[in-house]
Amino acid sequence: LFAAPIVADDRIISELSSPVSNQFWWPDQLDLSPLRDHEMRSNPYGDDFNYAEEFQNLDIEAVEKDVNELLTSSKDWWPADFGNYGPLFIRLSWHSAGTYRTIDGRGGAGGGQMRFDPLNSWPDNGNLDKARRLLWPIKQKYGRALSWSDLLVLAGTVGMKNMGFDIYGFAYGRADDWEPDFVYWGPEVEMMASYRMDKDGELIRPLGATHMGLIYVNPEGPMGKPDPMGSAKNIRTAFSRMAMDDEETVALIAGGHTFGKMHGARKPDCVGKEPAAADIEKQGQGWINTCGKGHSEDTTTSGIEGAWTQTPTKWSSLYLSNLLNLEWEQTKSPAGGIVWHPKDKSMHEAVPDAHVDGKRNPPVMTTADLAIKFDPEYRKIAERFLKNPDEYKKAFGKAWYKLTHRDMGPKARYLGNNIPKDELIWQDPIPEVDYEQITDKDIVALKQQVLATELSVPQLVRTAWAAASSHRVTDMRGGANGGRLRLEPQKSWEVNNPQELNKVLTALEKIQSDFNEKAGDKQVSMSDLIVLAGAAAIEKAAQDAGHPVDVPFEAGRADATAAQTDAESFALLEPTADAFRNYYNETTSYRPVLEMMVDKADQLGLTVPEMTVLIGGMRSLDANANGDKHGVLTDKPGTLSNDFFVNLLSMDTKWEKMDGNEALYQGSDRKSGNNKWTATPVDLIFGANAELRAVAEAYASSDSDQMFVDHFVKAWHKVMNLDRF
Ligand code: HEB
Repeated sequence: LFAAPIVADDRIISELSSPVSNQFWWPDQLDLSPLRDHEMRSNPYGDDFNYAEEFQNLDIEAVEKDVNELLTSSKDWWPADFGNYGPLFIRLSWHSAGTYRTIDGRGGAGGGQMRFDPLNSWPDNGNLDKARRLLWPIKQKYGRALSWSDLLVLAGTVGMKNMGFDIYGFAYGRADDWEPDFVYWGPEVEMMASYRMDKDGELIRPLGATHMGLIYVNPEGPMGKPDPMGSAKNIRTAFSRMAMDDEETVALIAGGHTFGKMHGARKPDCVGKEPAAADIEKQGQGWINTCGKGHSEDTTTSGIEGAWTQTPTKWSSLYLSNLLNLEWEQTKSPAGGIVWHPKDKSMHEAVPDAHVDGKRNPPVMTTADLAIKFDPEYRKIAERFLKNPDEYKKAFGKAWYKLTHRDMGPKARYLGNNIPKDELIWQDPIPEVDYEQITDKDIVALKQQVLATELSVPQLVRTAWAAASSHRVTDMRGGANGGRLRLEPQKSWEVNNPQELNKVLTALEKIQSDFNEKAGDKQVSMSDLIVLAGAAAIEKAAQDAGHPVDVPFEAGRADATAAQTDAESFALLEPTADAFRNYYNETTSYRPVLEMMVDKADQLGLTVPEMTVLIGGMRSLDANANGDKHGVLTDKPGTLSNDFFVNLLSMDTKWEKMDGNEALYQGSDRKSGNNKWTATPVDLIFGANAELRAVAEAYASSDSDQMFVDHFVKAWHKVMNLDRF
């Protein structure tokens, strides 16, 4: 009956000597762990820790003075190149922000994720552990009033100032995480080597980096091949997935490599294991170098050696003039990395050594740097920047600001004393509310007017959900606030059923204009009215099911204009799957349908019970995207009941794959054989997956009617308010 014991290999033995996840045994089982990370219990400061409040106690000037002093206080255990840690810290800030990717909003500087593996140990982050240890005394001094994530970005920015660059601005406000984010960083088979292109040769979505373990691209060229044009292609893909256009890309690479140097003085086998694999007595330090001094002129990080400019600790246009005006030939660093030196031998003593007095070196370029020279579009921009130093400076300053603030969401979340007044389109600006808010009495009256229209409960629920659920907590973009559901591209998204949406919005606009005409200084915004209409519909649906409930509502949202909306960048928020509305586009989704369900719930910051109760409730509310009936397991569609769970878990129904459509299921009465329901995988998983079934059972139990309604309303309210900061 049972298989004979087999000799397990070492991996199996070591895996089995500690608890393993169910995915170890059943790799295809749905993994719910993304909905359980960032548990408050991991945070030593506790449940009610509020970074924005603690930050009010921070002496900003003192912090920035301390960082500035640290830059030129070289420490013997890791001496500063050229006597200034500025360049190292710029690389630290860039790598901490540069994981940001637009497709799912994950990565970025927020959370201080670089403190945790895998990022902590990625090859590309080599020796940045030293940079963080240099900053530790400052973090320690200011404690909870200064987050690591703010400090990691601040360090490079102060570094630039110190080296003569006028920064564009800086905002604090990134709260720390206490555990690694659950992020799909790519097919993690082997660092730097796993292939990650789709069948058309494009980087698979939603990834941002062309190589595992790298922030962006391989400096030596695609898969290590010294091919500048191939590198340009990778750079364009990777940087556009970071929300950067060609001009911003050139500004960032050129501006960044104006500072500092690369490290490849010794052979790679001098370098020890990355932090996650290092011995305990190394105390979290990785890449310990056992050759020569192990630091300074013996440092090996990327394995490429040399500085790009003659003045690596001073802002200048020398990167551009070197790149464009010199001819470059391929050679190898002492570590064996591919690097390019000027053909002109007279340049070979142009750069001072970072540590050895009197020693001179050639300036260098990587294959990725040469991409800027050989790609015609990049080159045009580089030439313009070289001619116009002020334009170059402005472009770099603004691109750096965007890079380091891109994942913070709207300006309302920024803290500090150096926040530029300008409204930048990538901040998805929302106008300030300069009118009087509606009162409780108005709310009651408006709800009545909404319910008096011919709009149905499902239509109102879908519309409010469409507005609010566009938010993603990964980069704080989207949401009901701003009323962008009225605007392109959102109003035309397939999942939003544009024709129906238009009808709903037209009816709500009529209510809005009638109200605003009569109300004098008082006004209701469309974004508020959309959410309020959803609340009215849910109250009616709960009442109709015999469980009256109040859906809380807070006014104060404002409506943005089309001019304040970057349509192209908003297009990235389009859901290719929304399990809550039972919607899945197989062609555009980047993961299978059930993983997309967990992904969406994670982007809405939901727990497993919240996801479950919302999906069950939205089915009974009949709120599927295109109005189809899959998963609407109730004979009273449009009311708020736990029927979805009761009927799903009942043994009276037999489920089978639908004839002719493998993606759907048919449920029939076990006795009569009559067809009763249809469903998608997203519906059936709540009966099939043991953990989800356990939660579904709680909501299906006879003592849970009221709990179901209360939990649904609470989770609904949470989603409606995700973007209220
Ligand atoms: Fe970089 C450094 C690559 C972009 C900034 N860079 C570096 C290096 C390399 C690279 C390899 C060396 C490292 C060592 O240490 O060894 N990058 C790269 C690439 C890219 C980049 C590939 C894409 C294309 N960067 C960048 C950016 C920035 C930067 C964007 C900013 C903005 N870097 C930098 C700096 C440095 C570097 C600052 C120096 C550091 C030191 O000095 O330490």
